Amino acid sequence: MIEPGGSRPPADHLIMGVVNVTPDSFSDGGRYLDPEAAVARGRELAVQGAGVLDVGGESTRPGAGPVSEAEELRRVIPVIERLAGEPGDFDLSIDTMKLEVARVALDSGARIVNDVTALRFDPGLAALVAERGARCCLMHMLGEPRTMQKAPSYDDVVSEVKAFLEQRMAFAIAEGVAEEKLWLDPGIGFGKTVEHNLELVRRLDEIVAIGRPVVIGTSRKSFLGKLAGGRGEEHRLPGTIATSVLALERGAKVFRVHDVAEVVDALAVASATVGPDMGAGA
Ligand code: HH2
Repeated sequence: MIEPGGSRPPADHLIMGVVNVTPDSFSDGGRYLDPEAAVARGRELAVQGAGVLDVGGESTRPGAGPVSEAEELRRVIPVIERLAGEPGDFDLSIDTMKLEVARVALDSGARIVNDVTALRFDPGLAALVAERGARCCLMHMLGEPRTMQKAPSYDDVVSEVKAFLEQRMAFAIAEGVAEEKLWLDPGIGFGKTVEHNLELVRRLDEIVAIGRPVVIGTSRKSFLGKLAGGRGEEHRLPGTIATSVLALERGAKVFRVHDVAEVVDALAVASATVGPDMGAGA
């Protein structure tokens, strides 16, 4: 890992550092299951430039089974409570699809709900987000984690993802969520082939055109391994950087990554090269 502090994220862009408090996440499962280790990891990512720490207690990797509400609460809440008391310029995000987990996380200091089901798993979550004035990330997923990688198929992946996000955005707004609180995410790797993922990054400007900040999460995902001769999770940083830079150029505002220091440097250089006129802020 490179030393932190070399650069800061480009203005109006945010790095969302991943803090997985799980035994089975695809790239870092088991490493931060101990709350002490998870808090230390969060602190480290904040120092490296993460403006959001995304705390999750349920893996959504392909094939993952569900985790009980009690277990998810037991994993994430102590970590959120501790990180909420830390100094630093970051917000906490809870990566969950469960209403009760989101509620306790918001009570404990989280400000953002990151729901990979875009408020479909528990539609009541929308009212909670509205009532608390929280930010909410709506992500596209085809099917569910257990089965999503079994021959996913689209006529036109980008227009279908775009229509889905517009529809979920309309649902959230109808439930009282302020439009300016919404972030949109095409859900890289969630019910998508390698070619679907590439097309979503290539044509990300079409998702950006919806008009809300776009979150992109390519970090260490399997399509990067497949494109780089079968590299394992720990060796996919070059692919993470390549896709993040391309997404930046196409207008993404929030980058959900495991390797914060390296991606911050890459985006700082890329944004300086592209120039200051990269659209509205996150
Ligand atoms: N990807 C993962 C989890 N949550 N949330 C958003 N908004 N966008 C993403 O692309 C996204 C996400 C999967 O990555 P990770 O958390 O590292 O793995 P796991 O689900 O196995 O814990």
